[in-house]
Amino acid sequence: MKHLNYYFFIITIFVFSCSSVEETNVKPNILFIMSDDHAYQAISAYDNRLIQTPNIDRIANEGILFSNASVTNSICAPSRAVILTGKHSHLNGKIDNGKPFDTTQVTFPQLFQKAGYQTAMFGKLHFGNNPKGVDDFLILPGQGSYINPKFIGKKKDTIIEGYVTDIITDITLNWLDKKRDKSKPFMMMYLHKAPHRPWWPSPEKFAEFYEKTFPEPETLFDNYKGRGTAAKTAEMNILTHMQYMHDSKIRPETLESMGKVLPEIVYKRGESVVRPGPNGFMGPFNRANDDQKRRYNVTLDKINTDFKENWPTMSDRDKMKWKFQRYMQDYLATISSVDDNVGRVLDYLEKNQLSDNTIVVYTSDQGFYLGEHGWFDKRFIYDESFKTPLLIKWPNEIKPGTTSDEMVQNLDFAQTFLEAAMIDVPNDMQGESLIPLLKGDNKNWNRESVYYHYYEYPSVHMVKRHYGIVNKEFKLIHFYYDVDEWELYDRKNDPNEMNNVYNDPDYIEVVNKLTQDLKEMRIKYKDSKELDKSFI
Ligand code: SGN
Ligand code: CA
Repeated sequence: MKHLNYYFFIITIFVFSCSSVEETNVKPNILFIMSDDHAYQAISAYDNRLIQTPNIDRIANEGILFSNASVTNSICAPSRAVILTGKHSHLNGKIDNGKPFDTTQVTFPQLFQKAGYQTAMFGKLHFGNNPKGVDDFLILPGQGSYINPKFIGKKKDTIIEGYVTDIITDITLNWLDKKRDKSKPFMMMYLHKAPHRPWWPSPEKFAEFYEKTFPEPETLFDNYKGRGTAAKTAEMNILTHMQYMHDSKIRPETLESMGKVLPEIVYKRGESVVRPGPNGFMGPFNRANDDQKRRYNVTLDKINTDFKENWPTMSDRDKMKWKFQRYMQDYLATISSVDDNVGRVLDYLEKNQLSDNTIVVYTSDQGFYLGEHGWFDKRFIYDESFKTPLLIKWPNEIKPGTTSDEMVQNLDFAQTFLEAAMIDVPNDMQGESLIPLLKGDNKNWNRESVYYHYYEYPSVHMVKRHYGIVNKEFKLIHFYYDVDEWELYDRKNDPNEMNNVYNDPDYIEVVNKLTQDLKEMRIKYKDSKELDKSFI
């Protein structure tokens, strides 16, 4: 009998330890890192001409890099709604930044929470003040502030002194360290505000990056000749639409002291170059305390002196070059902080033995123009804004150093995470799980093309509404709202997308096939409403 008891005891211990090993090993943690407007051209794993991002690159080195990842609608809040719901904009209803998000619909964090995960969200969500499905959150109201930002919390709102990228990371690390329930797997959304406009760096990075000069893209002086009306009328040209104060950090006193020397640039939608932003001169700077202002002023003095001395004698070409450098210095400086902070989080996972069982994803809510076609901002289906960075590591599942050029989208994230966590996927989600690609099982992936639809027009930057279909070789676009224009780009032979070949007889077969595919795709994704003004 004694022996029997002993064996029973041993068996019980064995069964118990197996199931607890299973619990912790089988259900992976998810760490979803997303930055706002982070162009893939500004991640050295994609392109090392502009900046080195050793920490973000670690994710690619230890996992997979997707070179053809894209969004379904290249704008902030709609992209986030697609990610949360796994549905295209026309079905989740968040077609533009202005429309409210319907919070009665199911989002993937809710499914994780229900399945026993501990869930959290820190940083920029962009909409709402009470995200569902997260046990803990501190989110920026709307776009949030770079300096001394306010956060909306579950219990109370709070203002935290410091630089936003560091603060979001501090909150994230504090949660992992002090609030994590070690008996549960976690699903954490760590969401940076940077590098969103007006690209406001920390004082140290501001000083460091001001000393640097960056290579110009081939198409900085694009005159939009081979494109249609939409490219010609968009208001996102660095020379003509970037604002001196808000973007280039020129003080109003400097502008005033230069009198009429400045060309007056007035946005069609009413933004004037000499009009202070909603927070007066340079919104983020106005939030700074005296010590922060003193540190910023060291670099601001240099910028303003240079501008005052050199701007009046510059040609338009030189002005474009000058503004491009100012833009890159600040944009990339904010990314350098993101990279440092991603490194802090990856280090934490490693030091706490969490790395092996955590899926780490790095992405952006869309791509961004870094001077390509003379532009900043996003919205277009053209590559720099349509594509988004996507790097994923999952030790023991993804082979380190893998790359994939498959046509994957932000639409696929929810299903991927749910499948990885072995949670049932709702039937009405419209993406596909990326798990086969992560595990190198490419035969079980057969998507050839993806669908895109952008709506926010007329609005800031004036990018016309359009939809389209993209595969590895071609991109067919229809601008349908106040024009009726089609464009076709040969992605392999014209990677900069300079020549619309829609009317070129050599491409007639491609046009016919893609037009048909696009029609079928609109039906498949249930985006079959009339494309006219009543649609919105
Ligand atoms: C602000 C920016 C725009 C930007 C939109 C949307 N202007 O309006 O440049 O396109 O946000 O960005 S700013 O003067 O306020 O900086 S999004 O990422 O939220 O979609
Ligand atoms: Ca964005």
